Amino acid sequence: MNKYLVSIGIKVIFLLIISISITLIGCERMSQQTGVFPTTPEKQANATIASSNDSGITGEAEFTQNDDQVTFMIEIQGATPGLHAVHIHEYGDCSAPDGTSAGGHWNPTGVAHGKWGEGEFHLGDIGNINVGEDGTGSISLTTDLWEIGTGSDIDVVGKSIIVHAGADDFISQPSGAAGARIGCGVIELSE
Ligand SMILES: [Cu+2]
Ligand SMILES: [Zn+2]
Repeated sequence: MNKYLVSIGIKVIFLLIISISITLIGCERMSQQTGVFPTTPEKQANATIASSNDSGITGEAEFTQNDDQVTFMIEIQGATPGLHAVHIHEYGDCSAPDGTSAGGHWNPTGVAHGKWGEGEFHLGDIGNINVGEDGTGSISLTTDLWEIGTGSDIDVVGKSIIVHAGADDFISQPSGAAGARIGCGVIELSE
């Protein structure tokens, strides 16, 4: 065989090996990327907020868990403009017209009331909803400090969401001096 043809042949084989390698590395990258998405279905819980103390407010709250991160969102309607505290309270019971059946702040870690993410705070200390002139407002939060439907101490299911007439000052004990309860909803596992 001609030396020139042999040399061309070697070059072609070499190029083929290179291009197959690149393709294989590309596929490996793609399969690693698809591995980023959770393999188990996400868990959800929700609470329908109904009026307490005849405030007339309504709302919806939702918890969604992806891996160890739980994202919370609440939207309320029919509230007075300004800041309204929202907390998770310890009992999933909204039967009392003034919302007191929901008990105190959910506090499974046994610490002081405070501002979320700063020093000590109850696991129920979500914060304040800023309600606009149209009477609607929302707040969201993502955390790895809660779980959904595990039955553990940090499981939000079976607790309640309480919306207050006033703002949480993040200082006053045991509940931030947020005033009367104007909305309540039991947190239930979504089907
Ligand atoms: Cu509260
Ligand atoms: Zn608190």
